[in-house]
Amino acid sequence: MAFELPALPYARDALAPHISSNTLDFHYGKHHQAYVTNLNKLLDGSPLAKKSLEDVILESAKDSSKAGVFNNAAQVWNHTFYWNSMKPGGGGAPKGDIADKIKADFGSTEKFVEEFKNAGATQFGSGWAWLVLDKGKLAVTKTPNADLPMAHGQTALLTMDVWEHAYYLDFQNRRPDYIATFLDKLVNWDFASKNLKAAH
Ligand code: MN3
Repeated sequence: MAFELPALPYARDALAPHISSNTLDFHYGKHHQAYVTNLNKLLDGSPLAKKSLEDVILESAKDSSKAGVFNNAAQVWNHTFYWNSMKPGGGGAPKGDIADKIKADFGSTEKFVEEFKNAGATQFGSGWAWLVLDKGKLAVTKTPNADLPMAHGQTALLTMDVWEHAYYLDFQNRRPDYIATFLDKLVNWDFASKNLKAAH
């Protein structure tokens, strides 16, 4: 069975005015869809086509002749994870178990915010900033292009897309403003908490 574009967890205009429906029309409707379409074309007739998306990612990550499969499969996964890392009315301070763990592992929420902003701002070119669980401890990481935590034995809790297509229509070249808006207005701490619980 072919891979399919998962439904967005909210309407295309639900993140406005921070991220516009115009951005989601392109980013979800065109870019994310294109990764799904390309992946299905690349896997046509391959035994990998019958595996889960996660297995396709992990198997192609180990084989440099499958870079095209890895890039498209990982981008399908990354974007689905990114849509869920945001919600209308999100943003602000973390709550509950994840808030306690952030304080324990980073020292303070402010320190986490500083590290996450720095990861997003300093990812040269295209890539992703992440909150991950790495050997039981929270960490902020960044990955280039389609690369993702599961290829490094880490569990993703949250992600922010810093490819230009994620913010250029709304913020032009102001990546730091997009990052600040992601944290202040959009980040979905319930999703991060759910991922932390599932990892324990
Ligand atoms: Mn993207």
